[in-house]
Amino acid sequence: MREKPFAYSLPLGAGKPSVWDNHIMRRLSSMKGQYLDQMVYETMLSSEDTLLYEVYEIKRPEAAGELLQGISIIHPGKVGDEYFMTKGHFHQVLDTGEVYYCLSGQGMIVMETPEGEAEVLEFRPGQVVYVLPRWAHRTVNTSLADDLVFYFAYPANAGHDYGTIEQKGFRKLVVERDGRPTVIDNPRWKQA
Ligand code: PAN
Ligand code: ZN
Repeated sequence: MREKPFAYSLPLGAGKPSVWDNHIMRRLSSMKGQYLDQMVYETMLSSEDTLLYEVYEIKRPEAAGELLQGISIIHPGKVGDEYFMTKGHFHQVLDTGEVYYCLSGQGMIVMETPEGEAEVLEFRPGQVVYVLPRWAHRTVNTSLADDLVFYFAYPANAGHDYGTIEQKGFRKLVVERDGRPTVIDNPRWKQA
């Protein structure tokens, strides 16, 4: 791990950072139960375990005060009417926020609190979204042609709680309606 201040570059546009330590690849099989149209999901999965998104992480010690950074690349596509998206999570240390900066593509960030507030913000190149502490977050690629590429930075001790979203889903979904990304209430959202 780097022990002196360091610099690196993020291409403005699609591409990887100039340095990274971890390359995470998430495929369709890791999204079980997350897409509304489960029949389409199963049919797609039986023919190919498609790569949905990739994360390039720059490792830091999981200590308070450290910031974990990297970029995520969500590829274009849909499962039924829903766009390719990240799993989404709460931070395990709930009181930790996150900065997202869009480098390329177009998308939306779906967020909610444990108390039930929900917010969906558009995400375009050059825009920053600040995810407040306590807010779960998922990123959706609303283009069917291009990758959505964004930079993130968050406290390295935050950890990830994926289980809550895996069980309940998000309250809001982004689906294609009349060729446009549209936010709807999740009909399968479950009360704890
Ligand atoms: C991001 C996400 C990344 C992938 O770095 O981890 O975009 O999304 P999932 O972790 O939901 O699969 C972040 O929010 N980190 O905390
Ligand atoms: Zn996060």
